[in-house]
Amino acid sequence: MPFQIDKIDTWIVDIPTIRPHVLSVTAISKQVMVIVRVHCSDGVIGMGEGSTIGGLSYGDESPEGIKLAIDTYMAPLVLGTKAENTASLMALVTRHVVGNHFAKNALETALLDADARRCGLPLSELLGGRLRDRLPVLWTLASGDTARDIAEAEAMIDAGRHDVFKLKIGKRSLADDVAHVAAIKRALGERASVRVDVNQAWDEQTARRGADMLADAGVDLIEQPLPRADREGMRRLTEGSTIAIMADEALRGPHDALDFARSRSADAFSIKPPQAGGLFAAGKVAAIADAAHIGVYGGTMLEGSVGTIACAQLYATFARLDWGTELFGPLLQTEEILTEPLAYRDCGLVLPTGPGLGVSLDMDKVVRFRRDGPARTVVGARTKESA
Ligand code: MUC
Ligand code: MG
Repeated sequence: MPFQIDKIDTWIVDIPTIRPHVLSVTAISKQVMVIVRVHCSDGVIGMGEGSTIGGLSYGDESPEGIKLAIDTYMAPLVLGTKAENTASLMALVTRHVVGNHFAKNALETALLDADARRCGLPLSELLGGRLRDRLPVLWTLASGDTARDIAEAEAMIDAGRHDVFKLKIGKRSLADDVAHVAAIKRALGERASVRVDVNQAWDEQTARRGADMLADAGVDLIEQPLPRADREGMRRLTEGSTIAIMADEALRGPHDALDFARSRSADAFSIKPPQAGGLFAAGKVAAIADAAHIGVYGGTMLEGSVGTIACAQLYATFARLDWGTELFGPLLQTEEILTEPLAYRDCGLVLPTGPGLGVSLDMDKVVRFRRDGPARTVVGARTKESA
C-alpha cells in the first residue's frame, strides 16, 4: 500500500549514566542519543536512535552532526516521496549522502520500524526471521577503579544479571592495566569470563606483550587493540595470539569485513549497525563473519533502549552469536525513556514480541531529557504516546 513520509522528528536526548564510564579515548557521565521519529501518511510512526560515545571522541559522527545530517540532507530526500520500501528510500539517501553511517542507521531503523509495525510483525521477522528470543548480555566494568569494578562485578553475579565482563583498558601503562585486569579475574575466578577492550590504544609491540600477559591472567579476548587503520598489525597479532582478537572500530561495513575475513585479521567481529551503516549492512557483516568462520559478537555504541532493541532485533536473527552481546546500554543510564523498560533477566535480554521494535516511548521522559528544552518550552499534551 503506497504511503508517504510526512514528517521526521530528530531530538537530542541527554541521559546521565549511573557512574562515570571510562574508556581509553574518553570518559562519559551522560549518554547522548538522537531519537528519530518518522511519521507516515498512513498514521504509522517508526523510530530509531543515533548514539555516539563522548561526542567525537570515539567515532567520526557526533549527536549534533547526526541530527544535522538527517534534518538538512536526508529528510528532504525522503519527505513527501511515495515510499515503496525502506531499501529504496535508503538507496536514495546513499546516492546523495556519503558516509554518515550513524545517521543513516538511525533513519533506516525508523523506516524499518514503521514497515514492521505496518505489517504487524516484530522487526526481526523483516530482517530474516528470529532464531532466538533471548540474547546473552555482558557488562562492561569501566569505573576506572579496581576495587569498585570488583564490587560491581560481584553484585552483578550475585544478582544473576551478568557473568561475562568486559574491561576497558589502554588508558594506563600496560603493567598497570594488566595488574588491574588480573586482580579482577582473580577475584571472580571461574564464576565469570573476563575480556578487555583497548579501543585502539596500543601499538603492535605493546599488543604482543599485552596479549601474552593477559593470556596468563586468564583473559578470553582482546577487542580492537590496535588503531583501526593498522590491518597488517591486526593480522600478525591474530596469527600469533593465543587469546581471541576482535575487530570493532575497524569494521565500517561489509567491505572492511570482507577485507578482514580475506586476510584473517581478526578471530571475531563486533557487529554494530551504526558503524556498519545500518541494520541491513550490519547483517551483511555478520554474514561475512559466518561464512569466514569468524566469531560473531553483538556490539553496542552504548545506545539507549531504542537503539539497543533495534540491535537486538537484528542479533536475534543471527545463526551464530559465539561471543554473545554487550547490549547493556540502557542499564548504564539512570533514566528509561520507554513506557515499559527492556526485560533483562538471567544474564540476558528478552526480545519483545510486539510489532516493529516492540517498544513505545514515554513522551514525558523524552520531553524532560530533550536537550533543546521542550520541558521548558512546551506545555500540555505530555501524554504517554505509543510510537
Ligand atoms: C566499544 O568500543 O565496544 C561498548 C561497551 C562499552 O563500554 O563501550 C562500547 C564501545
Ligand atoms: Mg569495542
